[in-house]
Amino acid sequence: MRDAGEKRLEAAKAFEIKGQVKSCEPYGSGHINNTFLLICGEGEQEYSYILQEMNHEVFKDIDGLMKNIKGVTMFLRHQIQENHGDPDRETLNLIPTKDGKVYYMDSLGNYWRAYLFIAGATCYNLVEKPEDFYQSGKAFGRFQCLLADYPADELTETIPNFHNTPVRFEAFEKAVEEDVMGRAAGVNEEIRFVREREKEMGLALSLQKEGKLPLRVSHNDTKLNNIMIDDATGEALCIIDLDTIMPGFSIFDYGDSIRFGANTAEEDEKDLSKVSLSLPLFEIYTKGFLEGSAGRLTETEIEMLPYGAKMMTLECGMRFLTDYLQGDVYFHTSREGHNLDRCHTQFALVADMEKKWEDMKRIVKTYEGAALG
Ligand code: ADP
Ligand code: GN1
Ligand code: MG
Repeated sequence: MRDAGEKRLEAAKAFEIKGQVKSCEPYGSGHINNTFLLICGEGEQEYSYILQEMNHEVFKDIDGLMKNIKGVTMFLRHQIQENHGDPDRETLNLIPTKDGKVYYMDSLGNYWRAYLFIAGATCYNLVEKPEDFYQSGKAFGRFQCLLADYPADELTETIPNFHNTPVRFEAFEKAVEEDVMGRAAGVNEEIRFVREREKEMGLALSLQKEGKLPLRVSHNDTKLNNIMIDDATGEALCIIDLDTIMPGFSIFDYGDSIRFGANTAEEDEKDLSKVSLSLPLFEIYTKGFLEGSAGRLTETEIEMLPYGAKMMTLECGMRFLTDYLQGDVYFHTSREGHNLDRCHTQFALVADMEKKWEDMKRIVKTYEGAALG
């Protein structure tokens, strides 16, 4: 058996890296892929890359996924160049393999990719400065505009029904029924919390069927630690984690950012008294997102933003609970009950949003005028 280090080394050497591998260590706090900071070089000269072992249990069609990422990053690169930006820092840049491919399959059948490492920028798990959150709202709003002209029919749906909340609910009910770990009896209250809100879950899809909510090319995983903030300028620099780019709803891109970034606690906080929806953060992100989307959103989309926030939080909590019931097979966990702790923060946040619902609607209304131009 080879150890993990040797496996990484084999993968690193498959890419067009400069010089010799100096180190390759786990990096970041993503829940899905295995990410490593790869440092290479010759003598004093060093070059840094991100090396990722993709999660092919989660992403079944790696070929389609990598075609999406290549297409989208080339498209963004072109736009950044036209705007005289820095294409090596403002979008992800794939490093090809030595035989010119966009990913590498190792001798054990694992899939790898490499990116230029973006230095001098940070991904945050908690908002430290409200300005960062405003910047990230603007960037995710603008991201949808930039991709508005991207040929959506060329995109592979990397995870079918990714934000189809009713389908997620069915999966949750199946997990409760099968109860493979014998954990359901211990989470009766959490199960009830989900079931009480079932009726609300289909609203976005109904609006879409009625032609009121458009499908857009969206990111679908817009949490704060999927955006890099420039350490020097404080501006949002680069949107990362492009695995789930596919047609989706703008309200869910907005909502997932609120779920993660407007929470006063981290996603896996054990002390639930720390969890709440910060209305000032909600407001500042809303302002940024609506400014960034530059008049592209329809009235219904804007009106539905609070719903997007609530639904992404409920859906995410339900997904953590499902994974807990299934034995923690999807999200990376690093302690006993980790998924259940995450579920608790999400449900506490949903409950707090319900209390602050009228305020959320009022705040969105305040910025509606500016957004519609
Ligand atoms: P996951 O899907 O597991 O969340 P991500 O693609 O988000 O994986 O990467 C995990 C972490 O690695 C990010 O949160 C970020 O800290 C870091 N990261 C990813 N790509 C880069 C990059 N090109 N430059 C610098 N850091 C990166
Ligand atoms: C996962 O990959 P990462 O860590 O950015 C998940 C999201 C969840 C998020 C919860 C492909 O995001 O959908 O909202 O965890 N990504 C996938 O933190 O399932
Ligand atoms: Mg990520």
